[in-house]
Amino acid sequence: MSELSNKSIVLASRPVGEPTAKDFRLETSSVAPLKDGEVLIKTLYLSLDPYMRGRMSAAKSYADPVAIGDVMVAETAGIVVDSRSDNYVVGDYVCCRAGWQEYFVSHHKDPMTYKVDPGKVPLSTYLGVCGMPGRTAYFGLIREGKPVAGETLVVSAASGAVGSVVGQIGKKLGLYVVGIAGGEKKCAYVKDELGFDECVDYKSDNFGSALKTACPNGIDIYFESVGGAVTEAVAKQFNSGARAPICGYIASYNATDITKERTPFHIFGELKNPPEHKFFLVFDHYADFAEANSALTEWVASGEIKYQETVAEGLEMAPEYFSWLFSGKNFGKLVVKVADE
Ligand code: NAP
Ligand code: FER
Repeated sequence: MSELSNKSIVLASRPVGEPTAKDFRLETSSVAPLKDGEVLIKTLYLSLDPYMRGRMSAAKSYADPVAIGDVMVAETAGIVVDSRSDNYVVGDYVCCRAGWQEYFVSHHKDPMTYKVDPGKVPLSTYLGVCGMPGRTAYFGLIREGKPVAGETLVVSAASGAVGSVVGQIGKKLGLYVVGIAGGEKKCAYVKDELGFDECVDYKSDNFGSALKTACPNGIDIYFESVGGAVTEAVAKQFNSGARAPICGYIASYNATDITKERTPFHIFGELKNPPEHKFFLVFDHYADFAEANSALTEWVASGEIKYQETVAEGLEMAPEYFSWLFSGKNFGKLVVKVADE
């Protein structure tokens, strides 16, 4: 294969508050010829996820920050276009951690590169409902939330990649499920299409009382994804013995100093009778990923679990699309279509 040109988006500076265009830079490089054991993957879909905001900051967390000048991290779904490995042939579809770029050279021993089958479910869903966010919902609800049929489950960011799956699994497990989402359109989708029992608009003036009305028996499980005012309202309605798995708190991710934010840990910790709460990572359940993958793909293929995607076009615009996660302009899983399938 002749040398290919590769466009990538690198982190140019560490954002203060909301990331802006100047924090990123588009670069063009050429792809070096493959060595033995290497596989060249063309990115078709790029996943944009809230955790990437953390990786733009210098603070070390469960993962290292992206270095200034390095390609922004991301999971991608793509196609093998060249291979010097017996494990992959041209035309194989894979998920890998290519980052925000058009081409990625993987090694056949990289555990983060694995084959997927777009004949079972659409390729892009391996980044959403059948991928990392779906697995987060699966383990976060089942293992961390410890649901019991008949209990009340409240799900924040309910129309999104993780929340939409949490609520639908909750219904399968016999829970009474109340979503929280921004705006009438998202709430109607959550209730009418996804089958939650209720969905409350946190942007409406009467949010606190509407949440109370929607949860006549109090709250047994709160799946936390947002923090802020939403969490303050939820915290008033916990039953004794409640669980609140903390998946994330996106309302704080763009703070100029996240260490000064009032987080769900503060809010729950102040309660007289706090719910059992801890932060969990989907990766904590890595050993059981195959279980979640097969359940999720089966449910999506059979139509038992529904999903919504916002497919934005063009790698160059990824920084702008990323901001949608924080304004709620995405509706369901946000992916960037980088090239035609
Ligand atoms: P998503 O829900 O698809 O998109 C983010 C949504 O968050 C937005 O659409 C918006 O929905 C809502 N939002 C943004 N700012 C908000 C604010 N200030 N207050 C209330 N809602 C706000 O994203 P996702 O990929 O499913 O991720 C959801 C959460 O799960 C994030 O906190 C993420 O960090 C976390 N997560 C954790 C793990 C883990 O292993 N712990 C793994 C994956 C994801 P509205 O329009 O409804 O406001
Ligand atoms: C992972 C663990 C956690 C991962 C993403 C997350 C891409 C997201 C965490 C968050 O949003 O806080 O292995 O893989």
